[in-house]
Amino acid sequence: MGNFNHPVGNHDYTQSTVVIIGAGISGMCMAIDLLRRNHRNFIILEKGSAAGGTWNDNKYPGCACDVWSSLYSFSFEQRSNWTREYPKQEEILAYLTGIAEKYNLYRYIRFNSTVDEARWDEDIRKWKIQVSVSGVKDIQFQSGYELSANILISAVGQLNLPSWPDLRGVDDFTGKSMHSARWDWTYDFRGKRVAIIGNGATAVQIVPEVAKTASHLSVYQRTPQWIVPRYDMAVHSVQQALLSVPLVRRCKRAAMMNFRERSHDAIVNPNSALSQEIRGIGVDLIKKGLPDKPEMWEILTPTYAPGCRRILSSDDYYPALNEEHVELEIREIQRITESGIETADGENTEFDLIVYATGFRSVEFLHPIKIYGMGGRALSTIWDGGAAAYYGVTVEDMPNFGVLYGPNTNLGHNSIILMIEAQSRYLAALLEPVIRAKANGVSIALQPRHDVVRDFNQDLQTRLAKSSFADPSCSSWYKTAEGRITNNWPGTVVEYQQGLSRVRWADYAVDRGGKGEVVGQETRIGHIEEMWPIGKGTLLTGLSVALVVGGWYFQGVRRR
Ligand code: NA7
Repeated sequence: MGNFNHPVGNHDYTQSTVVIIGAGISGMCMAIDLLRRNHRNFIILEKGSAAGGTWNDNKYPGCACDVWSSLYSFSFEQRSNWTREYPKQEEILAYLTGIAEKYNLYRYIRFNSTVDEARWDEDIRKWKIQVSVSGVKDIQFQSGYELSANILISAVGQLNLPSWPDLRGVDDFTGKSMHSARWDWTYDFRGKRVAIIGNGATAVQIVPEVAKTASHLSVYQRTPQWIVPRYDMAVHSVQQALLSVPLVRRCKRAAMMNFRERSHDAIVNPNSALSQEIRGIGVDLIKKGLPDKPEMWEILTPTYAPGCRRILSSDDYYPALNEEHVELEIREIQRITESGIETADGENTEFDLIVYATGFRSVEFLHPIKIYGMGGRALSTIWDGGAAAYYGVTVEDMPNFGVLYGPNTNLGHNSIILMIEAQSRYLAALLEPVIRAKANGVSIALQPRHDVVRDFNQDLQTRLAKSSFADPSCSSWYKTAEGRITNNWPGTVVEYQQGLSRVRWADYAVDRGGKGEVVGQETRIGHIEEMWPIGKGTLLTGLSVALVVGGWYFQGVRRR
């Protein structure tokens, strides 16, 4: 953990051993792993003015996580006092800023600092990073500067840059427009005519909230989504008290982990029994939620395999669509007009507010940062046919460069934090020799071997080609326009954690410039054991079921 007495040292303002881009979950996790190893010479550059990453960006009405709070939290910072099974944005952001405070991360973060470019300097074996400064006061010091570092780590994530649709006339609209990831809470949507473009994970959370007070709401759907019940509920104070016992808390997390890992087949294997089951559950939910609008049942039922897109969970989306003043619009949008939205049949519908719940530029990893590695090779060139990396964390020709939540590490079935922790532990171990050498005045360069990255990705793509993600009848933010799946991991979390549980030094080319330490054959890191083997698990699952049942019981008691 950070030491308050250790001064940051302003004279080192333009150099650091490690530079991390982004102060979200990944950046914070990486920083904590460095601190655990007693490395304090790092800087986190954050283009925004607050920590929390995506949970600071997405503040739209109804914003919440679709993974249980007990799993959507660091293994080393579990909480007993989550107020809901599915945490809302405010609570997650408070959790994350609490962690930033606890680990003294603020002293390492430079806010309003955007990385424009990073270039590997082969002569000195360092990264030269160009940083732009924003913020009225900050730019009075300097508007930009160059920072040199031995190691560069991207923690910008996959869902960072909002995607605005390529629709004609977006700027012509004279009413209020906003992207879901840039919600303007100064605008009062009560009593207004609202359009929401999109029906993804974000839109299904916004729609029920906006429907409560808008005078009219139109939801523009291009492609239907598989939605399953959410069963969200408050965590009763009795449960919270029980969960303050570490063993009980661990049991609950393990039971949830078991459940999520077992659901992997449902989202990845289109022919599995679980996949069929999801279809049935999804169709039932539509019929139950829209009893008054049976004409919409078919329109809302996808034809592609569940899991090809993220399976959504909601208890209130369909009931909101069932309301009189809410309309599901499936006519194609032709253009945005001055007063509203014109559909392909030429009809213009007027609105006061248009919400673009149109997602993120997910396949353009790291965009718009320009990164140049060995021989001036651009990352954008290496990733020309689609982003790819070794276990999503290291890239050929990019020495001393790490990526968190990088290519092919996204999940459809479990908590991404589990993956991020594995990545951060791995990168901390991998880059340890670079940091140690630097302390001795030696710069070493380390990058994955070309053949290792190539073979790894060939295997990965072979597996992905058979998965639900590859269903050609659906497009998604998991794949490029050409259909290459660049975002998702095909396996379970445990499989991934095991893959990153050791550094095989033979996978890397190490350039020590004739000096430095020999790193050895293999460094064992191990991985966080979240799941129990079934024998022990029976007891633990029993305990956890008791907890959940207890929770339901107390919910009932409270409702009564
Ligand atoms: P998504 O899941 O990428 O959804 C974006 C939605 O916007 C989706 O319904 C799109 O329709 C729709 N869209 C995008 N462009 C257009 C245009 N031009 N016209 C009409 N509709 C359009 O983003 P979310 O923010 O909901 O969720 C992203 C992830 O964040 C989510 O999976 C969670 O992991 C958290 P389409 O389906 O492409 O036909």
